[in-house]
Parts: sequence; C-alpha cells; structure tokens
Amino acid sequence: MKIEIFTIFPDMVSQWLGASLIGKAWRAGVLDIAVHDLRAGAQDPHRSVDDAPFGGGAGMVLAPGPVFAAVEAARPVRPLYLLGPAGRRFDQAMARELALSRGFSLLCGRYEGVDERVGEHLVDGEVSIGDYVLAGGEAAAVVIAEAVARLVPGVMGNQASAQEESFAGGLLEYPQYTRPAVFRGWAVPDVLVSGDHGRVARWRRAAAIARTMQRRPDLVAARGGLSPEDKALLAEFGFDQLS
Ligand code: JF5
Repeated sequence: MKIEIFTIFPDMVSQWLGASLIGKAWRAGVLDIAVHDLRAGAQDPHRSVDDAPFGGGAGMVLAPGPVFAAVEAARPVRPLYLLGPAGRRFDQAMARELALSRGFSLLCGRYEGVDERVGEHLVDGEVSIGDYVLAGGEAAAVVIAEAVARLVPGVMGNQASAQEESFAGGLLEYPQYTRPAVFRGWAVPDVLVSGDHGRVARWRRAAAIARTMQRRPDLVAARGGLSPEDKALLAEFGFDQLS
C-alpha cells in the first residue's frame, strides 16, 4: 500500500502520520508513505505557488504550474485525488475500498481555491471529508490517510478489526469500561464483571443497538429497522424501545 500526499506543508503532514502506530508501520515498511512539497515545483526565487484570481476577487489561487510540475516529477500512484468540499464524500466504505487497493495519492489545496485546470486535467477526482471549509487540504489528507492506513493488515495489530467489523455491521460501538469498577460513585454495568461471556456479548450487542437508535437513527433505518432479534436483545437488558 502506497499513499502519496502533495502539500505546501510537508513537515506538518509527515509529523502527523509519523506518530502513533501508523508511523511505526511506515518506518517498518508495512506501509509506504511519500509526502511531496508542492514548492519543489515552483520556479521563482520566492518559490511562490499562488497567484491572484483572474476576474478579480478576494484571496489567492493555487497556480497550476507548481502543482503540475510537482505531480509530473513524482509520478505518484494513481488515483490522485484533490481534496475539497466539492468532492465525493469520504466514508468508511471508501476507506475500505482504498485499503484493498495498491495505493492512492492526495493533493492538498490551499488559499481560496485551486486553478480549475488541476481538477480538469491532472487529478482523477475530488474527495471531501465533510460539508465545511478548511483553510487547506492537509487536515483532510491526514484524516483519509489515517482511516485507510489503520485498515491495512499489520498496521494496528488486531485493534482495527473488531471496530471495523462493528462499523461494517452498521452500528456504533458498544460502550467500553476499564478499572476502577466504581469511579466517583459511577459503577460499571454489573454484567461486565459477571464473568458470563455469553451474556457480556449479548449486552454489548444490545447496548450498540440502543446507542445507535438514540444517536444515529439514520444508521438503524439503513439496516432496515430493528429485527425481532434486536428487539428481544433490547428487552432482555431493559434498554428503551424507542422504535
Ligand atoms: C481546501 C481550497 C481545498 O476544505 C477542504 C475540505 C472540506 N471537506 N473536505 C475537504 O479542503 C481544503 C481549501 C481550500 C481547496
């Protein structure tokens, strides 16, 4: 798996991805990450990458010259995605799809926008992490790189698989607790310290369903609502049956 990122802040992106288990996997060669400086493709002494918009208006636009130069010099793994709010929405399904691939590349825009010829003639598509505007694509790039990298076998040990399976089932995670069993008077649910593993597993499933109904009813609806088994589990542990 190779992930390549084009940015005017290569140190920021490398620092982020170099930390934690993903950084460890990167150094171990489980993952190949390459961070490219967009300023490497700048021609002038000031290494500027932006210019004023044709037609006037506020702010600056990321110019096509340095971006084309940086990408053409690196010949990155395709697809190459431009990050921006107008793109296809990134979600766990896309993370899974990318994690199964040979790799992909991300281009971080900045300023008030990126020259349209980059979107039309250089990249393979645009990807968004949500309906808000960032100051630049770097935060979006590290979100995508991290969400994909943790799904690559060997990156997280076994930590990713359980949570990923849970999300694949269309439900939120069940609540987790650790010691102490009573903290400031708030006790852990009795079932978790009962030693009855079958009952623990059923409680966790019931709690995940109840939490998803309460916080993300859209996810429950997408699964086709509650099954008779789901309702029986909620009843077994006394969770509210809101629907
Ligand atoms: C960006 C010009 C791109 O703002 C974003 C973004 C929002 N959701 N996903 C990505 O990207 C940064 C800023 C300015 C183009």
